[in-house]
This record gives sequence, structure tokens and C-alpha cells, in this order.
Amino acid sequence: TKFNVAVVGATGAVGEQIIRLLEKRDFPVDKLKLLSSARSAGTVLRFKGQEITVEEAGPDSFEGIDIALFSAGGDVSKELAPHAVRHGAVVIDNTNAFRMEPTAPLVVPEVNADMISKHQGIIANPNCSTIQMVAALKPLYDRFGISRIIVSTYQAVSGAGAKAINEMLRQSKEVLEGNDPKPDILPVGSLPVKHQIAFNAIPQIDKFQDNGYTLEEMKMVRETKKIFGDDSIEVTATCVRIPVVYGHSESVYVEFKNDYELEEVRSLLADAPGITLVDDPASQSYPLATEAAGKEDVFVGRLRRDLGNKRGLNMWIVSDNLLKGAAWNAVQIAEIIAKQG
Ligand code: 11C
Repeated sequence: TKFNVAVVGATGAVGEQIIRLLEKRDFPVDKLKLLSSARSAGTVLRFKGQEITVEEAGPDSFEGIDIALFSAGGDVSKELAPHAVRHGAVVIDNTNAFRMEPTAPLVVPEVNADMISKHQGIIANPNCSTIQMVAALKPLYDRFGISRIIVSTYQAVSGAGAKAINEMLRQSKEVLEGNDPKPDILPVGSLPVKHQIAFNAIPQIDKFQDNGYTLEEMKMVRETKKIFGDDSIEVTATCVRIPVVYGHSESVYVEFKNDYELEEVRSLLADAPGITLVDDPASQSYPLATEAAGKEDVFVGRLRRDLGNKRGLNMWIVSDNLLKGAAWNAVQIAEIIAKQG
């Protein structure tokens, strides 16, 4: 069977990776429809040697579409995903629009692929920083149980879009040339105060919530509980933007419910699907954003027992935020839907 597939946000950073992965994985595409805002409509993109003109997305764009991958921002998803569902498509949504809706499964295939078949039209793709963490923790959760997670992130500017990448590169040049770097986008484009990202670390990703955490931090808290289907996991997150282009890094402290052996943690991670263990202090081997960029896997290393709590484990988790953090996770879900017909 082949499927008619629509990509909404086809000209964006994630949309571009979705198209590339559909081609690389030889996804059974019958017709590929590329959709965008009016601004980018008319752009010509290539898929399997074919030229496809990007069309403006609207309520009637989804006639005959089987699978629609949305990655054009939460507002576009809220407006158009229901129309795609109305036309009979399964929506895989990369935005924050439906993640906490009880009817929308929130899926990381390595963790809860079984939720995919329970969808009512919309399947939500989690936030990038959540995806890589839960993918790495899954085999440990199953074996030892998890009571508590304390995570600090070191997130790439590409998570905030192409404009943020340009801003980081421009500011770096300005600093190196002895000029004043001008903040324009980060930390949050729609807020009045901006901070320099070049040669800096900004402890704010997305807007502050009433509880003093940022939305990015609260996404990690809520999404982790929903994906594991376990509200008892306590999660504390601090999310930081750093001047890296691709690849989010995370320092994760996890407390297990049961005793563990480091050797077993190592072998569980080495055998886990989608995980690459890179952990050899003797050869200074550990996950690096520069190595993870462009790859689909989640990289894990720096494994070491907490010095105070024998059920505590420290780890370093790195993945390409545009791939496993977004496009690849979405295409994995699409592949499972395709297999289920
Ligand atoms: C960032 N995590 O790095 C964000 C980008 O909810 O899908 C992804 C936002 C989302 O800025």
C-alpha cells in the first residue's frame, strides 16, 4: 500500500528534514503534497528526483491525504489539523498544540509505540528535549523504576528556528570584530527583552509560567509523565540556550526505585533501540553535539553513580534536536502507521 502524504511547514527547518527522511527511508509515498504559509508558497522542492511546488496550506488542502505531518507552529496546527482529520487524514503534529490533550497520544516509538493505534485523528510529537531524555531512560525505567529526574539542558539555537541560527552566527562575528553584538530574537522573539546568545548561556527557553519555570521546562515535566503514563515520576528541569547550532545536550540525574549495577545500566543502554552508548572516560569518549548532529540516534554517556544516593545515576544525553527531536520521531510514527495500514 502507498500513502498520500502532506507536509505542512515544508520549507521550515523540520519540514525540510521530514522530506529528506521520507526519501532516505523510502517511505511508501504515493503523492507528496508540500504546504506552507502564503509567504513560502511557490517554492520548488525536490523529492526523489521530482520537483514539487509548495502550495499555501488551507482548510481544503487535505482532500485525499492519508498522513499529514504538521510542523508550522502551534497556531497553524490548531487551525488546520482538525480540517486534515475531517478529510480522513491521520495528523502527526510536531507542535505544542495538542500534546496534553487527553485524546492525543504523545508518542516516542521507543517508549510507547502502543499508543499510536489509540489515536482519534491526531498523534502528538513531543518537544525535542523531552524526546531524547525519555528514549534514553526507557530501558532503565522498565528495569529499575524511576522516582525522580533532575535535568539541565544545553540547547542548540536551531530549536528556536533559522533566524536564531543566523543571529548566533552574526553576533559571534560582531564580537570577534570588536563590535557590539545586537540581540534581536533570543530568548523569545515575541517578548520585548532580548539577550546576547554568542559566547553566552541564556537560562530561558520560551515564556515564563506563573510557577517560575519556563514553558520549555514545564513541557519536560508534563510530557515525561504522559509518555511514560506515570504521574508519580518527579521531574525538575532547567533549560538553557547555548551557542551550538545543532544538537541538544542534557545533564540528567535520575533516581531509581530499586538498586542497580552500573554494568547492567551499560548493557541495557547498549542494547536499546535508537540509543548509542558512548562512554569511555579512558579514551575521553562521551556524546558531543558535533558528533550527534545529522544522526538519528540518541547518544548517552558519562554514566556514573551519585556519590550520596546509591540509587542515583548521572548521565549525559545528546541528540540532534531537528532529527530524533522532531523530524525523525515524526517519520518513525508515520512508518508505524503505514505498517498498520
Ligand atoms: C527549543 N524545544 O529548543 C524548543 C523547540 O514545542 O516543539 C521546539 C518547540 C516545540 O527552542
